[in-house]
Amino acid sequence: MSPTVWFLTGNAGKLVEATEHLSHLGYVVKQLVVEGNQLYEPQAETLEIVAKSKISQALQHLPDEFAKDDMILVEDAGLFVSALDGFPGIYSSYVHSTIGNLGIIRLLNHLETEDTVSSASLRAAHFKAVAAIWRDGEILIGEGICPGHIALEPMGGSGFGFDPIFIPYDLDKDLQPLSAGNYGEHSTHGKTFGGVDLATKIKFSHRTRALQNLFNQLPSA
Ligand code: ITT
Repeated sequence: MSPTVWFLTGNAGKLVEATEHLSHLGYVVKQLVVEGNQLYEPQAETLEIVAKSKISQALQHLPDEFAKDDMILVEDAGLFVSALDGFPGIYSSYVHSTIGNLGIIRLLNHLETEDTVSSASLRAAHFKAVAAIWRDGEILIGEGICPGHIALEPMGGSGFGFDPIFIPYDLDKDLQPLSAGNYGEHSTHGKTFGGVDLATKIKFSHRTRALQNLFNQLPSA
């Protein structure tokens, strides 16, 4: 029987995406719920530190059904806007729940009137995800990046978080991201992550890349 991957997350969107990806690799994914929602997310300098802190907390809240070969998965992600020196980055959760998608767009529109840089480079951004698994006392880390740019206005009602304002760059035939302005075999045709279906987002996403990077380090299930 395949080991269960217990994903410690309170974010339903992240759970759906990870489940979709890992079920194709033969894993069963279950949400690891911390009772009373007492999960503490440190305001650390890197996503790696946050991910490791989540693993230590998960170890204190293992469910009774946790079997010897099971794994704990945590993942921390953020949106990094180049013209804002990587903001909101590690503050993504807080920024999304305060100024939201429109706040990011307003910040960029404000810069645009003051700056001479072209609009396309001004709006460059990337998502980064760091995923970590704990298995039998060992921690492995995987990282994934999805480059793209911020839309002029929110578009599309799918996904979660910053999905409605993020347009990924096209991918080549090997699913590798191209740089700004290059057309590739895989494209959202200017649609944001909020305007495409789950299968399409997964093809481009930082989360998929982090999970691929991580699970490539393990023998297959
Ligand atoms: P956890 O319980 O797993 O910590 P979270 O919602 O706090 O879930 P993260 O810290 O990983 O998630 O991500 C911070 C924020 O970044 C998140 O709340 C979203 O607003 C945004 N975000 C992360 N991944 C995203 C994605 O794939 N698409 C859109 N927004 C994303």
